[in-house]
Parts: sequence; C-alpha cells; structure tokens
Amino acid sequence: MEVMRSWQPTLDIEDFRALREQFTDFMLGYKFAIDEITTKINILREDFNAVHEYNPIEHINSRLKAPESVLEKVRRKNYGMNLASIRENVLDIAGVRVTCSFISDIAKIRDMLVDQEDITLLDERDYITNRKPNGYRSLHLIVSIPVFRSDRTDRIPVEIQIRTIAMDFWASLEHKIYYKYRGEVPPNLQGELTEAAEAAAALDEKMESLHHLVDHNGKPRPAPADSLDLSALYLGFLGRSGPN
Ligand code: 0O2
Repeated sequence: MEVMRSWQPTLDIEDFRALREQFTDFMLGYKFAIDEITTKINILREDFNAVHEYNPIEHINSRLKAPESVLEKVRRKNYGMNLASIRENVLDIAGVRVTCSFISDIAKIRDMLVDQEDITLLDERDYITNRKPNGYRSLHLIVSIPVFRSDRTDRIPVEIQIRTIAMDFWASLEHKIYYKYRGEVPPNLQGELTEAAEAAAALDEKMESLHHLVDHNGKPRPAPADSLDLSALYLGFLGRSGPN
C-alpha cells in the first residue's frame, strides 16, 4: 500500500539564504529610517532649546517591529506575503514615539516635522481630538522619508506617535494590562482605566493652563506690550535702575 506523504514546500538552503538576506536588507531600511527621524527630532530639540530656551521634547523612543510581528500582521490583515506588499501595507514597522511636556507642544512638533521638505505625510490620526473609547490619546503620523543606501534610495514609511507624559503614562499601563489579559480586560478594570484616562486628560489641561500663566523661566508672563513701561524695560535691559 502506498504511504501518503504530507505535502511540504521545498526550499533549498540557497533559496533560504537568499530570502533571509532580502528580508534582513528590507528591515535594515526601516532601521535607517528610524535613525533619520530620530536625528531630525534631536536636532529640533537642541535647536528649540538654543533659540527659545525651552525644550518641548521630554523623551524620544523608537522600536523596529519584530519580524514575527510583521508577519503576524500580514497574516491577520490578509496582505500579500511578499516584500512589496509589506512595504505598501504595513506602515508601522519603524516606530518613533515623542513624549512632550504639554498638549500645545504636540502640534508644534508635528508641524516642525511635517514642514520638512524630505518628509511626506501619508496619514494622520488625531486620537487627542477623537480619543479612542478606552481613553487612549495620542497623535499618530505616518510619514515617509528617503533613505539613501549605497546603491539606491528608498522611501520608507515611519509611524510617529506624539503624546504628553500623562498620555504616555496611561498608554504604557493600559498596554501592559491589555497584554496581561490577552485583550480580554475585565469590565471593572476597563472602567478604572477609563477613569484614569479622564484624570490624565484633566492633568494635561491643568498643566497647560499653568504653563500659559508662567514663562519658560517660571516667571509670570509680562503684561501685554501696550501696557508696559518701555523706558523701565530698556533701563532694565541696560542693568540700571535709573539715569546716572
Ligand atoms: P506597539 O507594540 O506599540 O507597536 P493596527 O496596527 O492595524 O492594529 P492601526 O489601526 O493600524 O492598528 O493603528 P492605530 O490603532 O492607529 O495604532 C496602532 C498603535 O498605536 C499600536 O501599536 C499602539 O502603539 C498604539 N495604540 C493604538 N491604540 C492603542 C490603545 O488603545 N492603547 C495603547 N496602549 N496603545 C494604542 P501596536 O502594534 O498595537 O503596539
């Protein structure tokens, strides 16, 4: 009797090596794109600090999606299992997260990035104006950036998430809880998380209004220019209290 053999795809060692090299090279492009975006954000941070004596950026984090997560997403979303389809459809392989002090910093950073001529904005999701039902808030941008390789130039998509410290604090905890319960968060815990999200949003608003009350040195903001005594200001600038 003939023995039934289960069908196995054949891939010889050379095919496997070529496939692995192609995938490694593909992922390297995303790593370089993260490097490019991170450099841009670091330059903005330093420049902002030098020009405005104020730093709107608290932290920058980045992550390259793990190959198994990329393939899991391709399978889950039913995308074609080839590099061209992955490049076109999976837009969060390269991820950069910018954490700011205040809500108003988010739009500043967004504009300073999107206005750069080598950056193209592909998609934008404003989960701050339209927060997710669970309370998640963050601004998500999908941009593309040229990456100059030794033999070609590739435009690589990068997901940039911009959020405040309070939004980030909430999202990190929610992410841990979500994974701990494998997406099935008990309703009471979900309710607590929603309450915590509201507290985080209230804190952001309070910090924003305090920020508007004082200047970046912690001093009260000066009165509007038309009510200022300009001569006193001028003398103050010269370091004198009055004419000699
Ligand atoms: P990680 O580990 O941060 O990469 P999809 O990627 O298709 O599932 P979609 O609609 O393309 O989702 O993107 P979406 O929802 O705009 O943003 C996806 C990323 O935003 C997530 O990536 C998270 O980083 C973050 N995010 C979105 N919603 C939530 C949320 O409710 N809670 C938290 N904590 N983070 C959120 P990953 O791949 O899920 O995770």
